[in-house]
Amino acid sequence: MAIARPIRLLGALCILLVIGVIFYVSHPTQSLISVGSRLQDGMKSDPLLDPTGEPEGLLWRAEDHDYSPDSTESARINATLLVLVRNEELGDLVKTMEDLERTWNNKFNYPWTFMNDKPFSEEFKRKTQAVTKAKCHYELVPKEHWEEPDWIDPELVKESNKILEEAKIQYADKASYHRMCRWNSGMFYKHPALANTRYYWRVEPKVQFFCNVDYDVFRYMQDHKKTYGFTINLFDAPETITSLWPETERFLSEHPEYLADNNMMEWLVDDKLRPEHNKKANGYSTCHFWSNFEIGDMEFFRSEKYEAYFNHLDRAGGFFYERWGDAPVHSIALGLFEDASKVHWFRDIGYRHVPYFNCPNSPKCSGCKPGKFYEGADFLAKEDCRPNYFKYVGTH
Ligand SMILES: Nc1nc2c(ncn2[C@@H]2O[C@H](COP(=O)(O)OP(=O)(O)OP(=O)(O)O)[C@@H](O)[C@H]2O)c(=O)[nH]1
Ligand SMILES: [Mg+2]
Repeated sequence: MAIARPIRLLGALCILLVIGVIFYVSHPTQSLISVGSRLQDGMKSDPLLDPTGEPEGLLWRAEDHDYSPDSTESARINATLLVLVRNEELGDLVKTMEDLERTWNNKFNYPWTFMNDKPFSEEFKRKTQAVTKAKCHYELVPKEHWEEPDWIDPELVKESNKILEEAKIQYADKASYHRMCRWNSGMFYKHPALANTRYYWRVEPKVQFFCNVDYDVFRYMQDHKKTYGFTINLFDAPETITSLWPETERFLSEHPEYLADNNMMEWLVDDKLRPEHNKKANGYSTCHFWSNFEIGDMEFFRSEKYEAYFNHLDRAGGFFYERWGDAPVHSIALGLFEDASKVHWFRDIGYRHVPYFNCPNSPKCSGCKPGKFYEGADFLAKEDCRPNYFKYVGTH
């Protein structure tokens, strides 16, 4: 029996619709692309879309303990909010401080420490102190921590930076950017003003905080034996770090004893999610903790193994001849030398550094969209390295 043409067309349409629905249901991650992140392998759905609460375990709260700003018996531990910043960034910094004070520090009153390679202006001191009840410290970075070490060849820096510039590497020609990256890699924790401080929370001007955090995060780090906390996990531009992994391998072959048993090597060397990145970075996935946010234990950075690693890298010169960032350097060191259980994803801290977010689904948050990972051009979705991190390390 012949079936009329319109009926045949309708039938075909129905079949297509059913296939579409089956595909959608069996590929839930695809639907998340519109939210902003590219999830696969290790992630069936973005954990930030699940209701997000506080971390498990004992948490210290301002209602239960003395966190008043001037108390000599305070429950605060040995920690500071740490900001490397220029006088010119005062306006942006004040907004960021207001965010963090509103969401967290007005309850706990941890001191702020500001660092600068130039002296802070009186206006800077006055306007930052006005944002917080906590103590503020203003410190000058010593020249010998900031400037190029004497084994760096200025001519070679000029030549190699020219090549990076031609490859359109952002900030390649800015000496201050290279210095800042080296300082954050291997110098900040050596500042004499931090000699008696153990934990730091790194803050930058222009970043935003969206969620109320009602426990002492430093105490959390200490009580739960965490070394390092992050919010955002990204791929890096491989052109900026072509010899970082080969130098790291050289270092490891000299010091195999530094490799932690429960390390994060697979996350560091993955070549499946972005094979080209791994190839250009000579064996490194380029995945890293985005270090404009970090909550860390400086004992890790002050350890013999980190110091030896930093000195090896510093001698190799890549902070100046290439554009090694402190983010891949910290991340590789943590991934190799630290037990994976000591790194913590602060999924509950809503955070933004343009163009990326960490935005959890929680009634404690406002001003960001849960699960939104980036803002801007769609190619940014590819920069999300959380699928690898969750696959190889976990979601803790
Ligand atoms: N005192 C001082 N601070 C600096 C200097 N360069 C950078 N910083 C600070 O170091 C931090 C990182 O610098 P950014 O310029 O934000 O680097 P970035 O985050 O890689 O770049 P953006 O994506 O443009 O934000 C910020 O807190 C800056 O204020 C410098 O030459 N002197
Ligand atoms: Mg920045």
